[in-house]
Amino acid sequence: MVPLKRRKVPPSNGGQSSETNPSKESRFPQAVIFILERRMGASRRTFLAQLGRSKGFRIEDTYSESVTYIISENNSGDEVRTWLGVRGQHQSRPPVHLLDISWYTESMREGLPVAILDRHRLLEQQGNPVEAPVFLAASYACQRNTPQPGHNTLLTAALSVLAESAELNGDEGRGLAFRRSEGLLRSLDRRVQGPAELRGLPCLGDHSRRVIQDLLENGVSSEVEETKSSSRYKAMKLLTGIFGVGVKTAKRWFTEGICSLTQLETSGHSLNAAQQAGLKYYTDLNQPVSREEADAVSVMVEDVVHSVLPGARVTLAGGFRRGKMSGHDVDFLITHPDEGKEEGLIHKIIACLESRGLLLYHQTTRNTYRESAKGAGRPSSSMDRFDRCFSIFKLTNDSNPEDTRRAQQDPERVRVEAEQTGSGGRPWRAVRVDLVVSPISQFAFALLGWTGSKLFEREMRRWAVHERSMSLSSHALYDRNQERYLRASSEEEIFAHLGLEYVSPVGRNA
Ligand code: 8GT
Ligand code: MN
Repeated sequence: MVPLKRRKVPPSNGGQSSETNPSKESRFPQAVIFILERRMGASRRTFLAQLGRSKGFRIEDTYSESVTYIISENNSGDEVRTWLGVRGQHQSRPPVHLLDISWYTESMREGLPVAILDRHRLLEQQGNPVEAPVFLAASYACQRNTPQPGHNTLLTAALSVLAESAELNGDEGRGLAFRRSEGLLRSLDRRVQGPAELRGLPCLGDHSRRVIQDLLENGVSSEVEETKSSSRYKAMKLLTGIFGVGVKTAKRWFTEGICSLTQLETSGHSLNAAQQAGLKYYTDLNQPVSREEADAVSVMVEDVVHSVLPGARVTLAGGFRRGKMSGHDVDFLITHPDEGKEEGLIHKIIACLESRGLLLYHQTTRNTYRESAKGAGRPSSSMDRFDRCFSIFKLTNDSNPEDTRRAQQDPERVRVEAEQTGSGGRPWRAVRVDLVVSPISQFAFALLGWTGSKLFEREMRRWAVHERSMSLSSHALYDRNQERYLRASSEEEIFAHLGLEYVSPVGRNA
């Protein structure tokens, strides 16, 4: 195991340890407690220590041989031992217990040191060589590096089906639980061999563990197979696969017996403009967008943006920025270094795209985001308030640089090929494109928010609220304790404000 960096823990009460200056007489002298800051953060540690002292516990600011209880959050026993240099037991000193934060919070609740149960003890491999090595992972996805596709694609694909099925049933909580399990498994740095290796991992509920066990033991999970072949799942997937159709609408149609596109077309339902376009380009829009196609769209968007506003910046966001090789759409973030120049830009971009015949469909939404004095209420809203355009682009084969080169060399062959292989025999295909315009002052937040993954974003917001008392959105970061917005001009600064180690886009595939 890689030894963790030793870090000096600064005393938080002006340099005097509680040993020399006990704020209160300790009610439980046998319990000398040290709370580890790593993965917990300074403010939470300070809060927990103050709580303990107020209840008469003896809490040490620094680790020493007199400590009998070490409390840690999201670290394994091995990590804690290595980091603090805790050795095995000695006759000459009282035993030291390596305990999970749950022991501490239960003790706080009871007002006394509760009995130590097995579930309170941190996992340790040392001295137990027969057991399989366990994986270690932090509990929030934003604390982990998650590459694409990961080393456990059999497991993550199965959990993704169950997550999707729950989401299609409108069961958000269940969907999120499976997504968390999926994200955790994708972050592991090697293939899981057996369920025992997963013992100490956070985020894995009983249900996910059962599915994983099935897959590891039998190579398949009957639940996943049944889900995939169920008529409900298949119909809901097909219907929500239509651009403009959400879970609610699909559910209503499904209960009316609509299970196919033909049934929908002949049902007499009136479809809105987005849904009509979704149906018209169904096959194209359900064919993954390749990296090359995303690059070709980037060239088109950059050209149009620069022609309507020189100096504007175009950044590819979404899954492609995370290094994915394909996606369901292409996401762009557009800004200008002079704040205010971006106002009204979305309409100019659309007009230019239209004049060049590149748009098959578009719908814009208006920016209404304003910082408010009350702050905290604003950024917690999950919907963005940027100028945004949901669109369908017409990507001609000659927009692809490779095709252009070939066309110049052998135009006749390319024409024949396009007629034979192009979508529906045409030399172009429909591609979903999202354009988002952000003022430069919000750009770092917008970029972070629009890079994803959805789970990574969600976990970052959860971390902000629960671990830092802050609210994060794609517009801003608000510190509820200081009652002010924290500025940032880069993603790195946002991670730093949140007390998180920086995770690069390719590691955000949770
Ligand atoms: P993909 O390959 O399927 O396209 O995968 P993706 O690029 O990761 O997903 P996406 O659905 O295209 O969304 C890209 C990012 O934009 C995600 O992180 C998603 O959370 C974010 N996103 C939206 N809509 C909104 C929104 O209204 N507000 C914010 N903040 N983020 C949004 O898709
Ligand atoms: Mn995307």
